[in-house]
Amino acid sequence: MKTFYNHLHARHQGKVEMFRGALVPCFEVPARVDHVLAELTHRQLGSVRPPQVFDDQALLAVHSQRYLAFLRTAWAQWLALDPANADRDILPSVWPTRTFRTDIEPDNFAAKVGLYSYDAGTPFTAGTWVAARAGADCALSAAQQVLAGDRATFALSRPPGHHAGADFFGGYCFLNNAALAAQYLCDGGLAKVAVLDIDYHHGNGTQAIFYDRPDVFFASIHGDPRTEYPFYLGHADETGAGAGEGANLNLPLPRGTDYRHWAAALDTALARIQQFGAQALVVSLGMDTFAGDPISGFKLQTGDYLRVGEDLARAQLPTVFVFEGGYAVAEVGVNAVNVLQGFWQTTA
Ligand code: OKP
Ligand code: ZN
Repeated sequence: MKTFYNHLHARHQGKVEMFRGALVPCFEVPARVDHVLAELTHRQLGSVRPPQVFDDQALLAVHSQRYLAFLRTAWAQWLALDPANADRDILPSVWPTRTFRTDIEPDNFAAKVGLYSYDAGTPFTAGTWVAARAGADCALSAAQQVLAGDRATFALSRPPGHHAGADFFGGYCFLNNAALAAQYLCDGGLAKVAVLDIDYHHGNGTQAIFYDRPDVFFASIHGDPRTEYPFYLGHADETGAGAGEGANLNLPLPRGTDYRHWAAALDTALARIQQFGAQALVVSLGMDTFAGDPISGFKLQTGDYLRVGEDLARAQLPTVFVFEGGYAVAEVGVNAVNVLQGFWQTTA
């Protein structure tokens, strides 16, 4: 299995995020991906390579022009405000909620940051654009290899992507890597593609990007948004809109859910993906369903992830794995590679 590794991931390194009125150290740290890479190398599960560099056209298939222009220039704008900002990350603090206009991009920088974001937990740093851009290349490269006939590929990158929408960042995410991979598969000629999001948190960005699309099925298994982040999307009654009606499936589960109950939801999701007639699968591979995750509430164990990989392989679809969350840093490598190994052993 080819792994496309984002060698620039550590250029994105947030200092703090807002939590209960205080700035606390970021959970989304470079060591997460280092551990996955080390475990992949240790188990010799395929080859690790840098991504091909894609041009911005591939990004514009998912993200808006003005959002990409903002991300590309945000750090320079931040420094122009005050050179001393070089030591501080950008954190949003004001947002256009209901009744406000979002069609006019304000000149004020803080107002721009708020226009293109939805939480105060997602610092934008000096290297965020470079890291996220290379991560998109990893996802696109992984999709390209699957189009070329690979059984499965892995995009190993951070920051994650599934909370990022067409024109907003949040939930530690800036560019939606899974959506970019799915769109690339569509543009490469596949009529029906599925995205299966197994991160603990609902993939609100991915859902929103494909919500009215009949050609991309989005399924997500996640903590119930009534109590879990991102709170305002991910309910079971969200089934798609317009031509995309029926092509969205949310399976929210309560805090405390263990593998047995989680796996039943996975069966449901995979059955619906088969029914839809997907020709390829993109897996948003979040490892924060782990019992030891510091910010999540499910109870999956390290050994369970081998079964998860086996279950995914039984769908018998060409599969692009895209790394998302997972904050139990010491265990995230073993857990993620267990999924890949379970998948690969079942395939072979
Ligand atoms: C990103 B991904 C923790 C607050 C949680 C946002 C969580 C984003 C998760 N103090 N803040 O889906 O793993
Ligand atoms: Zn998550």
